[in-house]
Amino acid sequence: MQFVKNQRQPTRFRRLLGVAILLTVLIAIVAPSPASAHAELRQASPDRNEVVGGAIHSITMQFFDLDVTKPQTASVFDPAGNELAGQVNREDQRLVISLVEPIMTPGEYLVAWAANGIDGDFTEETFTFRWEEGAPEPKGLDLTEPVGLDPVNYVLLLVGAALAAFVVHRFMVARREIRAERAAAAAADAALP
Ligand SMILES: [Cu+2]
Repeated sequence: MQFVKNQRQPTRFRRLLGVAILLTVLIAIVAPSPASAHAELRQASPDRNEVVGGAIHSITMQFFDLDVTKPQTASVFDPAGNELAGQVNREDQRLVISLVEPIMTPGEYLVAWAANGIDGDFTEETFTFRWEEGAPEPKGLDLTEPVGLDPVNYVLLLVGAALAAFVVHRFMVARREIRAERAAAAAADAALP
């Protein structure tokens, strides 16, 4: 009796502790983080590191969490580092640089953008793409509007919720077992002469 008690009690406690830690971590993962609302470039055409060909007349950037009431800027530089003449147009969460002359010179192009996010943060970033003769045309944007819960996030959320439910269940079971054991131990002690 004494052996069983000493052997099982710490194991149960450790399991309970482990479950509590796991639950805390899960909540931290599943809970939305409010700090992630600065302007974020989600997709561009030509996209980051994309190798493109054909006549490129514009560069389109799709953002999340852009503050549309504030100014945003974007510019593109040719392989020699000269800014290309163009005009930046805004369409809700998009910035479009319309070029006066289409891109026709091989090499690396740098796109620089600066945007105000809905959380008040100002973000400045750059990315590059390459233009090569005979390379395919830009893939274009397949992401058209800000989606808070895309299918992947939705599945992750469901899995997280199921795990959390399981963990809560384990937590309750473990707690009940510890209580039962303590009660049994107390009863056993009381029964001793
Ligand atoms: Cu921010």
